[in-house]
Amino acid sequence: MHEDLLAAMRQSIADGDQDAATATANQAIEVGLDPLVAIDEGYVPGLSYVGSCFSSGEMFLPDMMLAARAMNAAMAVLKPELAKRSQQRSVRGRVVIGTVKGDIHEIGKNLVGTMLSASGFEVVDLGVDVAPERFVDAARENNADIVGVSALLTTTMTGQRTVVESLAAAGLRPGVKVIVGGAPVTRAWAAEIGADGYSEDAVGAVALATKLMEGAAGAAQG
Ligand code: B1M
Repeated sequence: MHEDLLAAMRQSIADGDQDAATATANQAIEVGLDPLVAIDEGYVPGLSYVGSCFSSGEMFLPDMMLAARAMNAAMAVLKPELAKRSQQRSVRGRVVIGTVKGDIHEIGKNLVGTMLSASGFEVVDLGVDVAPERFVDAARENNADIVGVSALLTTTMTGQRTVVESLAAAGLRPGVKVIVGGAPVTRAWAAEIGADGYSEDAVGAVALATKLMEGAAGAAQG
């Protein structure tokens, strides 16, 4: 139904065109397109396209940077819209989230954080290139229920294991749950490093966090 608009969204990211990304996001709101559909079927496929062109040598680092900037421009328009649509009022849990040390990819992590807060979680976003001790300090200071750790590189995903180990060494496990995600991350990896859960996307991360909070409530009652 909105195929032309979704195609224009994909193109805005492929072109790294910030103005077109902002304009198409505003158009989505005007025509009543669900912001999640805009993200999932418009902008994210645009980023995947840029990623595959980078792999095959047809695009270069500056192209990825422009694409990321365009994505962030679209998100700046869509984020308040996602928050507005949120039905939840009561706080469902506190989540500290960040991208592991050595890794500066933030779009997926931001999406997960946005979806969690739109779904009623209180989210403390530590940003990118986050050292394990910062995850530990923030979990303690914010009395976190869940720590979310994102990693986009095969070379940095080992940092997720370090975060799990650091939280345990600080005596915060198993009280503080750990969820992990990011393109190279798998369910098997999450199990191997002793994380409490893995999700392949932002919607799944909300379902996972909700399930973990229900489990914690059940354990507290029982
Ligand atoms: Co880079 N990059 N990048 N990059 N980049 C990838 C990841 C890559 C796959 C591209 C490729 O080669 N095809 C490749 C990684 C290869 C690998 O390790 N297997 C790569 C590389 C190699 C690099 C550099 C090393 C390039 C270089 O310098 N030579 C460099 C590393 C820098 C560093 O971090 N130290 C680099 C740099 C960059 C930019 C800075 C230019 C830019 C990031 C800008 C920014 O974020 N502000 C960038 C981008 C944009 C990408 C691609 C094109 C897009 C990533 C993205 O935002 N995807 C990416 C290719 C690709 O993924 N197709 C690529 C969209 C986003 C919505 O998806 O992040 O997967 P994603 O998040 C999803 C899920 O994974 C999940 O939910 C999200 C929403 O659905 N999820 C979670 C994510 N975190 C989660 C946490 C959870 C749960 C779910 O719980 C806590």
